Amino acid sequence: MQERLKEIEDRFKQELSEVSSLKELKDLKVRYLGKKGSISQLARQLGKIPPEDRPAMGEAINRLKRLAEEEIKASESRVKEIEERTALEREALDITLPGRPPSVGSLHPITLVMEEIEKIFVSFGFQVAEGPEIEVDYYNFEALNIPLDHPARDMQDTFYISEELLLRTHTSPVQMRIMEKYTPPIRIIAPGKVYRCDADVSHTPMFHQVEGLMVGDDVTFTQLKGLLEEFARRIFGETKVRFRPSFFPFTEPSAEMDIGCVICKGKGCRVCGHSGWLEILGCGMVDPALYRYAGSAYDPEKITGFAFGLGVERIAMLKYGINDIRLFYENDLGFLGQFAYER
Ligand code: 2NL
Repeated sequence: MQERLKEIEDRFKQELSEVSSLKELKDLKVRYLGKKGSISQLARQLGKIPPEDRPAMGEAINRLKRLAEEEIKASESRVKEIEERTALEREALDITLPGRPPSVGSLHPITLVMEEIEKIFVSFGFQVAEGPEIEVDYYNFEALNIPLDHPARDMQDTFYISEELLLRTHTSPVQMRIMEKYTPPIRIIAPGKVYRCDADVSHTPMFHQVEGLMVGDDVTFTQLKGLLEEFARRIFGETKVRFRPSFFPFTEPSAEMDIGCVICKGKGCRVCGHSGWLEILGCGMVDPALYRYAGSAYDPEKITGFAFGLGVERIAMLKYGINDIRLFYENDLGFLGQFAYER
């Protein structure tokens, strides 16, 4: 029996040193100290040995039992540590792996050009005004001196929502609303979406316009020319400009401004129709007839004003060398991604 005890003790120490998880430790405890465990079984055999040997043997078994209990208890923290370390190793992340770069996208070329135009006029002291895209006939046509029989009012050209409501065909109504609300002097631009019933290489049913309006004492055509010439140079770089007489229902006199062709530098090409010039905007002195709609603060005997309007898509096409306006609205990421994110 003495030998058996020694054997159990050695085997216990060996097995305990190999334990590497709390589960194994618990199983080990059951195998040695449980009801049917080796130490308990040994204690039950005490009756089979001579009575005079029993006290010493009982003492030895109890000592082994306490030793086993203490050593198991002492191993717990060691085994816990092993378990934590292996769990950490298993769940480890390779933080040296480079991340996937997030796709930040880019601004739409029309947004870029629109913001560039806004910045230039803001630097000239203009304020940015906005208004509804769904308009009433009064602000879109009537108050702008556009006669009832004008082709722009035709169903063929304008998206009507009802007898009275329509999608604005220019941003001029924004400026009429501002004149109605504020007294002169005013200096505003109205950028935004406009709608016309039209679709081909140079027309989309929705496009963007920036219009400008300055009204006050002694506002002159000369100021208008100087302002627009400086605008053209800031957008296109050093360039010649020229003004040609034109006609709009809301300005008198009216003019169109050309710049030297950005494609052929004035030599003549398909884009400029071999003239060497590109039309980039329309402008003029506000027709005094409009002030009747603006309110009593706008006395045509006392104040004057100028206005202008330009198509943003056209400017963007000339600036970036794009030959089909529809490219702006096909949402081809290869096309859209070419325009740098810059503000
Ligand atoms: C063009 C020409 C123009 C205006 C727009 C305007 C607005 C008010 C009063 C007078 Cl409220 N005029 N706008 C004036 C001249 C030309 O646009 O070719 N746009 C693309």
